[in-house]
Amino acid sequence: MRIHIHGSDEIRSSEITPERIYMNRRRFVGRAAKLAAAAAVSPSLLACAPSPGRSEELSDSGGSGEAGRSGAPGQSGIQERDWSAVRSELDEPLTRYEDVTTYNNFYEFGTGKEDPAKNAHTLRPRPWSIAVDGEVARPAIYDLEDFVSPHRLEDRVYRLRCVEAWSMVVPWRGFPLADLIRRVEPTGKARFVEFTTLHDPEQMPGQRRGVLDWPYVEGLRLDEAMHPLALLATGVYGRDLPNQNGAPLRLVVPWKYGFKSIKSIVHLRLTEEMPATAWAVAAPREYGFFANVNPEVDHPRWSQARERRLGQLRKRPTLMFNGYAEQVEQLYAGMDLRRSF
Ligand SMILES: Nc1nc2c(c(=O)[nH]1)N[C@H]1C(S)=C(S)[C@@H](COP(=O)(O)O)O[C@H]1N2
Ligand SMILES: [Mo]
Repeated sequence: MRIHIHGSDEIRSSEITPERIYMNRRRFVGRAAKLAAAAAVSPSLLACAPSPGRSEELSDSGGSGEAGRSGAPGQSGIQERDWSAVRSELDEPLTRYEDVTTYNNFYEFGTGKEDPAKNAHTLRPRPWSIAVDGEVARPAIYDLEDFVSPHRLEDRVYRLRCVEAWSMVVPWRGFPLADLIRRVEPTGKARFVEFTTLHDPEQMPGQRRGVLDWPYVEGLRLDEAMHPLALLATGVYGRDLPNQNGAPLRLVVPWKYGFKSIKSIVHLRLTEEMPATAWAVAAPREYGFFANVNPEVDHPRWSQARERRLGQLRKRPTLMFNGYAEQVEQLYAGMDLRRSF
């Protein structure tokens, strides 16, 4: 079998912060200032009034020495956005924009962490259409703009915990998945939501290799999908998603391992049956449908008790449900979290 097992060689190399991140830092700061200035005049940013004076908070790097410095102080845009106003109240520094956008998992563009940023320029995120069908009263095919425009975009800072034991803190921009689901009116039979990534080897050359059974598919139980923390993201750091982060539309489910947060979505289907999801099909012993972050249930080949936050050297304990237990644990009441991993 030619299955590339998730994380097989990433763990060791991810113990240390890549030198490149430090090497590129100075160059990035100059570029970020320009980007931030550009972002300040974009209409989508104006919709979420930035509040000056919070940058101190973001600059408090909490020992990381990295986060919160991805934009130049005094520029509106990345740095001065009032990220603290988001729903999730994380008292943690943000992972730098450069790390969020150059250290990625997106196997459609290669299996190395730096491959997506290098290769994803072949993806054309506009025009883009998204089909919503299955057990819904209002199936439809939307242009991206029509899909997104009825919703008010909000910025939310979430932890992202990859199953490979690294993590980030990311300010996403998007809208609750629940709002989209309500809009299409699920029938009484709907129990799950299946999500599918674009399948086009011309745009996604990694799909020419049998790493996974393409296209990438993910799924949630309907009640998980309706949870207010589940987000359909169109942006990060107040700007449109870069291709490598799943442009133009991706899922973000912060209490689950990162592989649930499927990128570059073209199809949502409401179903009666549990969807066959890409990683659970590829390696069912290692990846379950639920994939809730759980420090007590180890991956068969490594511990999930601790994680490395990008930009920080010391490992930290992994939190139950990635720190969102209070909000989501009732979804799993009575479930055996060891069996239903
Ligand atoms: N279509 C698709 N979606 C995907 C992946 C992928 O390979 N293909 N990788 C997943 C994994 S393993 C993680 S950790 C996150 C990473 O998101 P990021 O690169 O924006 O940090 O995307 C997830 N979504
Ligand atoms: Mo991941």
